[in-house]
Parts: sequence; C-alpha cells; structure tokens
Amino acid sequence: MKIDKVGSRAKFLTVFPELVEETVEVLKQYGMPEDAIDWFTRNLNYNTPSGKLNRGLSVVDTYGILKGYETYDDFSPEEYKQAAVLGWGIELLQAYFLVADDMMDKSITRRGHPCWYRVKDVEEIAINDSFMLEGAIYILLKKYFSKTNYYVKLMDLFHEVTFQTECGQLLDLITAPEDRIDLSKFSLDKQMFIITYKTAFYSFYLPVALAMYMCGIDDEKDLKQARDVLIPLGQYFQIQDDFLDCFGKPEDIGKIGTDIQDNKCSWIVNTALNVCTPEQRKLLDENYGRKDAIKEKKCKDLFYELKIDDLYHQYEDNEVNIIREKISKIDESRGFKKEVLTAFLNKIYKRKK
Ligand code: GPP
Ligand code: MG
Ligand code: MG
Ligand code: MG
Repeated sequence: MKIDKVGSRAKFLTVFPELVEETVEVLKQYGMPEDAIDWFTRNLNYNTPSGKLNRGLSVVDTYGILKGYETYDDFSPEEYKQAAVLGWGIELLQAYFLVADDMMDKSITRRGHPCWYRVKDVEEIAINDSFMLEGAIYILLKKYFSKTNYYVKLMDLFHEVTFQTECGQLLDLITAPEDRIDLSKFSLDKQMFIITYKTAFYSFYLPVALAMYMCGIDDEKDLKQARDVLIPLGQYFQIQDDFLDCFGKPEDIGKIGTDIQDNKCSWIVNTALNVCTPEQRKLLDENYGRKDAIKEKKCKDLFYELKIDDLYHQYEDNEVNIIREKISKIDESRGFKKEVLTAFLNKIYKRKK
C-alpha cells in the first residue's frame, strides 16, 4: 500500500470531530450541565489531535497493508471508520498518558503549547481529565466493536498494554528520585527495561496488534513475530526521544527537555556514565538531577564534550541494521507482512521531532 503521509493525516483527522461528538453524547445522556460538557470537549480537543498521530495512523496503514490495499480508496467507508476508531483509541491513550506524564515530569510545553495542567484554571483538574481521556477509549470501543467477535480481545489488549505502560512509568519515576541523586543506581539495562514498558508496548506493539485483530489474524505465532520486531523498534524510538530531549531543538520537538533536571535514567546519561573519566563523573554527580539551569547546562556541555551525539548516531546505525535483519526473517505464510514493519521503521528512522 502506498502511504501518502499528508493525505492520510488529513483523512484521519476528519474522523475526530465525529468521535468527539459521540463521546460527549454520553455526558449529555447523563444530564451533565453545559459547562461540564464544554470542559470535556475542550479537554478532548486540546490533548488528542495535536501530535504527529503516528500511532493512530499506523493502525489504519497496518490494516491496509495486511488487506493488500493499494490506496485509502480501497477501504469501504465503514472499514476506514472502524480502523480509524482504533487509531484514535491509541491517540486517546497517548493523550491520557501525556497529560499525566507532563504533571509528573513537571514539563512546560507539549506539541508547541503549554502542557494541559499549565493552562489557566486547569491545574490539578488535569488529573481527572487524564482519566476521562482514558474513559473515552472504552466509550468508542463499545460503540463500534461490541458486536464483533474480537471485542473482548481489543479491550483486553488495551487494558494489558495500559498496565504495562503504568509499570514502566512507575519504574521511570522511582529510578529518578528528586532528593537522593545516586547515579550508581543507573544502568543501560535498567533504562532498557523502563523504555520497553513505558513506551514500546503502547506505541509499537499496540497499533499493529489492533490492526491484526481487525483483520482476523490472531495466531499467537504471528503476534509474537510482530512483537519481536516491534519491541526493539519501540526501544529505538524511546532512545531517540531521550536523545532529542537533550540534543533536539524545542521548536522541532514541540517540548522543552526536562530529563537532566528530572534526574532521569535516560540513554544519554547512562552512555555518558560508561565513557566518562573520574573527574567528569564527579561533575555529573554534583550537577545531574538538580532543579537548576546552570547545573543542567554543565551536564549538557559535558555530553557534547563526550560526543554523546556521535555515539548515538553509531547506536542508531547499528540498531537499525539489527532491526532490518530481524524483519528479513519474518514468515509471511499466515498473512502477516514484513511491509507493516518496514513502514513503521521508515516513519521513525532518523526522525528530528
Ligand atoms: C514517555 O516518557 C512515556 C510516557 C508518555 C508514558 C507515560 C505513562 C503514564 C502511565 C503516565 P517521557 O516522559 O520521556 O515522554 P516525553 O519526553 O514526551 O515527556
Ligand atoms: Mg516521563
Ligand atoms: Mg515526560
Ligand atoms: Mg522524553
């Protein structure tokens, strides 16, 4: 299937307002007052459609590839809508995670705008708003899939992946205590575990598995084949995110990096710890993880001095070769296709945002 990035995004976006209306309809049925309905509508619109939409679009694209479609015109309108609902389900899950993550990470901007909890009069209400974004997923799944024979599978997968992500987030947070900075607790193994759970399952395995269920491909052998490539792809994606947090430009990534001040067990600091001298280590011990822009700058300067960006590019070339090798070994005999995975890799390879 030919993937036309611009066209696919525009088409996918046209579905969203209908889904907002259908979700808000539930509140109307409850007899909720107008201001609550307006609040929920604003929450959905502010936090859901403003990102790259890669995860959501991947559901639609994967479905099209698995069906052997050439273009989006090959989808029946009902089929496109259903695949798009699953895609928007992931985007709602992502919105739920990000609204909460930005509070936990004390972030300033997201997708080029203030984080939701920093919008006037929102503040702690953002906690409840994040829960309601999650609730919207299940309103839509019920409406569009409760009559299918794979409804329970979809729900179970959303729940399982949500819990895995929460486990990853827990580890991300407790490995980064604000008051006890101890870099000897960090390692690349620990970092790998964190990113597998906090990012790879929901961002990479989930979109493909949802599309596979919708196509009726649910043999564990095929789900495992997909997972065995998608998890490394997701790990690579989060290592890119760690790289961009420090070396990316806020105007490209739409957010201001917080990992150094937040004492995060990121790929960057772990790689630096592996190559630094004892004096450089002392500098990191004294400056990493402090809520202080000057100390943050000292760490960043050291990362440049250690050429962590070059090491990252070496890691990237090597990892992408390993992933391509894994893709070449996929067995397509039961209907799963390599193209699903190469399409994913091409979307994120050398990304700058
Ligand atoms: C990305 O971490 C991970 C998530 C957004 C999952 C959050 C999970 C919850 C259960 C809330 P990150 O903090 O590096 O992302 P970003 O750099 O975009 O803030
Ligand atoms: Mg975080
Ligand atoms: Mg964050
Ligand atoms: Mg990050």
